[in-house]
Amino acid sequence: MMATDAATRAWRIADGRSLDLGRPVICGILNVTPDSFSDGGRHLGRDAALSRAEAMLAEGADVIDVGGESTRPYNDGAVDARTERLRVEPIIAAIMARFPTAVISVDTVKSEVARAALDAGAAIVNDVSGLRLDPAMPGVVARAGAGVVVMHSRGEVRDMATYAHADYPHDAVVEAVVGELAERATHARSAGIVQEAIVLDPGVGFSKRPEHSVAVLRRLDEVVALGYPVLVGASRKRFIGTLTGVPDPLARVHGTAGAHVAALARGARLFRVHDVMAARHALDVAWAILGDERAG
Ligand code: HH2
Repeated sequence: MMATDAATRAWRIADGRSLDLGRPVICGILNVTPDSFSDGGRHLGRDAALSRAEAMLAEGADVIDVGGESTRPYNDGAVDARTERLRVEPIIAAIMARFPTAVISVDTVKSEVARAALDAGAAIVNDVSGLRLDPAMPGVVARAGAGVVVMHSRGEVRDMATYAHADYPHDAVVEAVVGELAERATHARSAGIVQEAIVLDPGVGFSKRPEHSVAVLRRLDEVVALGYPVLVGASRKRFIGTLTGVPDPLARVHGTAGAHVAALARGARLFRVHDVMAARHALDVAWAILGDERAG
């Protein structure tokens, strides 16, 4: 079942660049929301965002993932496109001015925000709706030649990180996630996004109870078998709190490292993380031992 497609060896992103997937790729999270549950808005503001980006690059981040809208459950701070754009655009422009070779992704479900971010220098669109919520999004990605993360979720932004849509008949969560991701990938390609630009993400914690998140990570090879590189966003998430008994997201760094290494062994090649150095060290050591089984 292991995919050996050449398309999973590199990720095509905007401006004719590509990211080598011959080693674990780390996407450091830079939230520029005033309401992020995980950083309490501490990185709001241009200077703070720049120093956070600089620190993450120094710690070994390959990509900086800039987000201006929180997916926190039933978040009252849901933002319109203009507000979100005004949050992310100047930060992306500032990072590109200071670190011209940086690779930036924009975490948004809105095509207007994605377009502005790509114009400001972002090379990747990270859409947690899997291109479901804004019909103009695939066209924006295709025209820019950008990379795209197609993540599995259900529902709207306000409830996609809840259990409102976590119904999986006969507990067939893996079958559902694989089927729905395959459908989203087909949709992306029919809109003109090339295969080499697409990365799939099972959406840990999105419309999934902790046991669902564990199940999709355990059988992640079935997502990998769809033939696209796979990104996992397990960092500090609730299922890690459930497994470790650690209620404080900031204290879940060790549990997160366990999730990263397990996901790597099951075929994940990209990791969206808060604690870049911990992830870099854990994944580099695990990679030296596990190697790339798919390379044969
Ligand atoms: N998780 C969150 C946000 N964006 N993108 C991808 N591709 N995969 C994920 O798993 C994912 C994501 C939510 O995590 P967090 O950053 O901790 O929360 P917030 O962005 O709401 O602050």
